[in-house]
Order: sequence, then C-alpha cells, then structure tokens
Amino acid sequence: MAREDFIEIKTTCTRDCYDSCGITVLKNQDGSVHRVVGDHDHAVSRGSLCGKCALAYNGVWRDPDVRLKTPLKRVGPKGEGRFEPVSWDEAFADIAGQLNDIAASKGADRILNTHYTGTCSTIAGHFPDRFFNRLGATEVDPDTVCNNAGHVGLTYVIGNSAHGFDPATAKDADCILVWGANPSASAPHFHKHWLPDSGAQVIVVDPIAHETAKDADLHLQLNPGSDGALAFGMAHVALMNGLVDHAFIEANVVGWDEVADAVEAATLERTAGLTGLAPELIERAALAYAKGPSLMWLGQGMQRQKMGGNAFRACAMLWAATGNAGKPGAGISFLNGAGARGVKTGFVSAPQLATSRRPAISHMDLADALLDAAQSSAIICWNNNIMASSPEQNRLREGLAREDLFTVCIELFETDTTAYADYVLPAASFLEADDLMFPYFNYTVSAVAKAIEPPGEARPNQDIFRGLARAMGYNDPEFAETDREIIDRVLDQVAKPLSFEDLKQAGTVRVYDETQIQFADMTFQTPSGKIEIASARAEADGHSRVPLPHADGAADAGRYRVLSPATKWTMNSSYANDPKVREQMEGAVCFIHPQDATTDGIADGTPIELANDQGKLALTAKITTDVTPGSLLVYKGQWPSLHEQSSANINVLNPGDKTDMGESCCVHGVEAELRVIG
Ligand SMILES: Nc1nc2c(c(=O)[nH]1)N[C@H]1C(S)=C(S)[C@@H](COP(=O)(O)OP(=O)(O)OC[C@H]3O[C@@H](n4cnc5c(=O)[nH]c(N)nc54)[C@H](O)[C@@H]3O)O[C@H]1N2
Ligand SMILES: Nc1nc2c(c(=O)[nH]1)N[C@H]1C(S)=C(S)[C@@H](COP(=O)(O)OP(=O)(O)OC[C@H]3O[C@@H](n4cnc5c(=O)[nH]c(N)nc54)[C@H](O)[C@@H]3O)O[C@H]1N2
Ligand code: SF4
Ligand SMILES: [Mo]
Repeated sequence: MAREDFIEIKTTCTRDCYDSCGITVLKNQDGSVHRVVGDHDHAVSRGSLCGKCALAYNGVWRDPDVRLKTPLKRVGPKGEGRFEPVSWDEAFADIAGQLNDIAASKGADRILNTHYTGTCSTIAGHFPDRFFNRLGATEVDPDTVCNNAGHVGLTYVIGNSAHGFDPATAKDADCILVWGANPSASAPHFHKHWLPDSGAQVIVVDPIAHETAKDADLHLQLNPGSDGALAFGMAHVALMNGLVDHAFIEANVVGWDEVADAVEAATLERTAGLTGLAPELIERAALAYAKGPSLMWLGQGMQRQKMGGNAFRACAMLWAATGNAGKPGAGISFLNGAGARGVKTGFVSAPQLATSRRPAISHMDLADALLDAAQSSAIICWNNNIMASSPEQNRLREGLAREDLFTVCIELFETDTTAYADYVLPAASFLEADDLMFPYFNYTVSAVAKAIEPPGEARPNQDIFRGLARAMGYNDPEFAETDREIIDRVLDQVAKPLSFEDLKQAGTVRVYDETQIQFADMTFQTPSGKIEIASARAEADGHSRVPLPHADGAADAGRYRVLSPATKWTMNSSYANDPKVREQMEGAVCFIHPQDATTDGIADGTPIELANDQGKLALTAKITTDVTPGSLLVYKGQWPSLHEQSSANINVLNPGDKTDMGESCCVHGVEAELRVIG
C-alpha cells in the first residue's frame, strides 16, 4: 500500500531522551496499526526513530501478549511473580484500604513513592504527584538516581540548572564542547544531524571513545573523575593566552579572584598528570573553547562520580572565565525544563495538596529504608523499574521480599520489580492517551496524541491515580481536573497562540520564532544576581566555597573502575525484554583495555566475573581501546532475570554511594575486582 492509503496520526516519543522524536502512527483504514515510524516533518529526527524505539514500538510496546492488561493480585510468594487477575474496583478498594490503614496507624511517611521517567510527558509524568502530595507519602527523590549532583552544583553557580542554551544557536558557535554526554546513544539525532550541521568544531570529554567521540574533531579521553582538574587546566591555558574575559568577569562574576591562584597553578603538566591526557591535546581544546563563541553541553553521565557536583561547578567556572555567555553561539546547558520556554507546569503536581513538607529520601537510601520496617510499610512504584535501575540490587531484593511490605507497581510489563508486588496495575503507554511533551533540549512543545487504544483494561497513570484518590475518599477538585483542562492550562502559557488541535496537526512547535540568547540580560537567579564561582550558599551547605581542581585517584590495587552508561539499544532498562532488541544487544559484556587484558590473561570472549562487597556479576570480556586502562565498561539496562547465570545486572555491584552534592548516585564511580571464571 502507498503511504497515502494509511491514516496518519502524529505524536511524540516521551521517553527520557534529548531528542523527543516526532512519531507517525500509520493506521490501516480498519483502524488497526500498520507501523509506528518517524515523522518526516520533525526537525530533530527528520523521519527516523532510533533503532531501539523503531523495534520496540513495533514490538513489545504494542504486543498484547506481553503488555499487562488487567490489574493483578499476588497469589504466590514475593518474587515469584504469580498473580491472578482482579477487577479495577477490587484492586482500588483493597489498595486504598491498606494505604489508609497504614497512614492512620503508622503515618503516611511509611509509604514510599518511587517514580521516574517511564514517560516524561506532562500529565502521565506528573499528575500522579497530586496523589502523593495529598497522601503525604515519602518521596524517593527521583533525580537522586540520575542527575541531582549536577542540578545542585550548577545551581550554586548560575542559579537555575534547568535553563540551558537554545540549541538553535549552534549555527553561530565555533566550538561545541560535549562534556560527559554520549549523544550517539542518548541523543542519537542530535548526534547525527545537529552536531555536524552546526559547522562547529566538536570537542568531546569522555573516558569512553563512543561514536560521538570518534566523530569529534578532538576527543579528550580523560581518566574518569578527573573533570575538575581538566576544567582548571583549560582555564589555565585560557589565562596564559589572554583568553580569560576580565571585562565579563568584572561585570558578571563573583569569586574569580578566589580561584585565580588555583587556575594559575593548574599547569599543563600538572593537569596532564591528573587527567591522563596529553598536554598538547588539553591546550588545543582549551584554546578552541576559550576563543569561542562556544557551547558547553554538560552531560548527565559526567556528574555521576564522587565529586560530580564539584565537576559541574569547575566546568561552569571555565565557562564564566572565558565569557562564553550572553551572545549568539555561546552558552552552557545541562537540560531545559518547561520554564526555559516560559511555561510553568508545577501546577500539574498540585503541591498545595501537601499539608506539610513532604518527607523525602535519596534513591541511595532506598534499600536501607526497605529493610527497615520502622521506615517503610508500603511502596508504590510507577514509571520506574527499581530492581533494574537502582543501586544495592541484592539488598533491594531482600527489602522488596519482606512479607510485611505492601507493594504496588504500575507498569506496562511484568518486570523484575513487579515480581515482588502485591498488586500490579496495568498502565497505558504514551501511544494510548493525549498529553503534552516539553523536550529537555530543544525549546519546543510537542503533542502526545492518543493513537491507539490501550490493551485490555490498561489506563493512563493519571486515570489510575484519579481512581485511587476516589477510593481513598479524596474529594479535592484537583483530582477532578480533566486531561484536556490541564493541556489547555499549559498551552495557554505558550508564547504563541496554540490550541491542542493545532499542536496535534504540527506535532512539534518551536515556542519562539527567534533564536534565543541564553542570559541575554545577564541576570542570574543566585543570591548576588551574578555568576557565583564563589558561593556562600555552597559553603553554608557544607561544601567548598569555590570549585576545586579535583581528580579521583586510580582505583585501589586489584580493582577497576566500572562505568555503566547508556547503550543505544535500551532506554534505561526499557526494551531489554524485546526479542528483536535483544538480538541487537551484545549481551552481558565487559569492555576492557588491552593493557589490562594482557595483565590478567584475558582475550575476547573470556568469561569473567566482577565482584565487590555488594555482589558479583558474570560477564564476557571484550578487548578495546575505547576504554582507558584501569576502567571497565558494562552497559546499564539489562533485566536481572534475563541474566541466566547471575540473575543480576550491573547495579548488583553499585553500593549506592552518594555524590558530593544532592545525595545523588555516583554510579560511574563503582569499583570492583575482576577474575577469570570457567
Ligand atoms: N539510548 C539511551 N538513551 C538514553 C538513556 C538510555 O538508557 N539509553 N537514558 C536516558 C537518561 S535517563 C539519561 S539521564 C541520559 C543520560 O545520557 P548521558 O548524559 O549521555 O549519560 P550517560 O550515558 O550515563 O553517560 C554519558 C557519558 O558520560 C561518561 N562518563 C562517565 N564517567 C565520566 C567522568 O568521570 N567524566 C566524564 N567527562 N565523562 C564520564 C560515560 O563514559 C558516557 O559516555 O540519557 C537518556 N537517553
Ligand atoms: N548502573 C547504572 N544504573 C543506572 C544508570 C546508569 O547510568 N548506570 N542510570 C540511572 C538513570 S540516569 C536513571 S534516569 C534511572 C532510570 O531508571 P528507570 O526509571 O527504572 O528507567 P526504566 O528502566 O526505563 O524504567 C521505566 C519503567 O517505566 C515503565 N513505563 C513506561 N511508560 C510508562 C507509563 O506510561 N506508565 C507507567 N506506570 N510505567 C511506564 C517502563 O516499562 C519501565 O519499566 O536508572 C539509573 N540507573
Ligand atoms: S528514545 Fe529518543 S531517539 Fe529514540 S525515538 Fe524516542 S526520542 Fe527518538
Ligand atoms: Mo536519567
């Protein structure tokens, strides 16, 4: 059939991804789906989806045999995953009864709420917060498993970590510095189109030679955790070459004088020693960046190290010192919230429903909390697969196995986490309900349009929590607000007139016609209103007043540093249950530098085991110079239950150590011993 014979529905991928691709659902005239493909009109993805979504959206994501279709109630022991179907009414009544009992007898703070970005859409991602605000449950702070160190570190310096540069300004940039992000996996279309089309010199700072690093003009393959030292070393080169912008500093920066000595001391020789990089490479990168105009993209991977908050402050120091701000082609970005587009979506969470300050813990403390009956009587997990993604996998499993813990999971699939649930409630996917999406890179807004019916009795998150609220006896008007009312309230704030109908026609709309200049007015939401290299607020929070030229040392003798970033074949743990995706994945592989392999007598295919105090994991060795000596690479995202030998993934080795700031995860700081097995 020709394309015009299909009914086309435009929607948007709502996964946790910089790209937020436009999607076209091609439907047959009888209403059945022919295929889910990329939207040709979408400026970022230009008609293609990434490999993983192209497979999964035509695979497990729409497979009624794999998707959850009815509410399920546990009949077997915890962990076995044996359930019987029950009606929504029965599930809601029992769950509400148990939660009300716990709240009344022990306190609602004994109910833990874990959630993250299964869908990043506005309503399905945030409406459920209304329920937890009203309940007063303990929030397992979502960003602590991902990027909170970066948020905290950057906020000290520039006041707002969720308002980065407008990517449209790349055409004016001479240099783009990608620092600790891997666009080739985590932003595949920005990797494919935006970076090369910018015409800018691309510099990548990353311990792994991923595809974007290989395509870059310069790749600084530094030792993991040495970013603070590198930022100071680059600032040193700028200083020695007259490229520190003193006029800019005078007008807009607080505290340069407090780091100037450390910058002067960060010689090329010293920086090379700390980072493992060649001095000439540091110099070339520093000169290109400092001359500018330059964009600095701070990746989420980079801040997942022990001193990740400090690393962000050090990078922001380099950015400020070189005056790469307030002009076309210049800026710094971690990510962009809806606020970067002048839109406030906070009301979707209805914070006013919380009668007192909500208790919160870090994901790093989740296993502790679950192993302590005085801290937890129930857990509700939605948009999040904690058994695959959170640290301390063995202890987490033990906690979830507690017979006296009441567990509810809201999911599309049966996962390693749902296996421990008392109730599993079937969620509708983003293809199955109307919603909105604010991409976290581009300054755009996108329609999420209901393209197909949910399988069986599955419902969108917001409907599940509306139903639960009703069963709990909550009569607040916030639970009666409809999806369409929320969509209209959000779109009313967009700078140009935009109805949901218009948006659905277009798919994605740029919020501003003109390219935006970040910090054009040079005001910053810091206490001084300026860029704060020295921060009294950081000091009051117990940190150094200024960023430090820090580098982690090498791992202890006999141990390796294990990096576990994103693979291009899964979205966190999502899609690892899709057979076609699994065919593409290399399986449980550990990448190791030839130098280390020789020492340990390892060849391609050698079965090995990584182990530390937390646990152990069997893997197959693969030799490559893509990693640095002393570091190993094991991708995140495998499903523990699908690993036949170990029933675990890389998080079985993750002790859940906290970063210097934000109680956040330093998963790229994990260390383990390696031994040959078999
Ligand atoms: N395909 C795919 N895309 C994804 C995801 C996925 O799982 N798969 N996950 C999504 C999510 S939730 C997020 S948060 C983003 C994350 O996307 P990214 O920001 O790209 O983060 P990571 O993949 O964790 O790591 C990025 C890079 O950081 C590097 N890194 C590790 N330690 C250090 C260090 O000490 N210094 C420096 N400079 N670099 C270091 C790693 O080698 C890696 O190449 O991606 C999103 N997109
Ligand atoms: N070792 C290691 N571990 C990591 C990381 C790492 O780099 N290394 N990265 C960390 C990072 S950055 C993050 S963000 C976390 C992410 O960790 P998770 O939040 O666990 O991410 P996913 O594995 O994608 O799980 C999301 C779940 O939501 C479900 N889902 C999708 N759409 C919906 C929906 O509409 N409704 C509901 N109810 N469910 C839905 C999916 O089926 C999936 O099981 O993992 C962290 N874990
Ligand atoms: S995960 Fe990212 S690259 Fe893949 S389809 Fe979704 S938005 Fe596009
Ligand atoms: Mo993340």
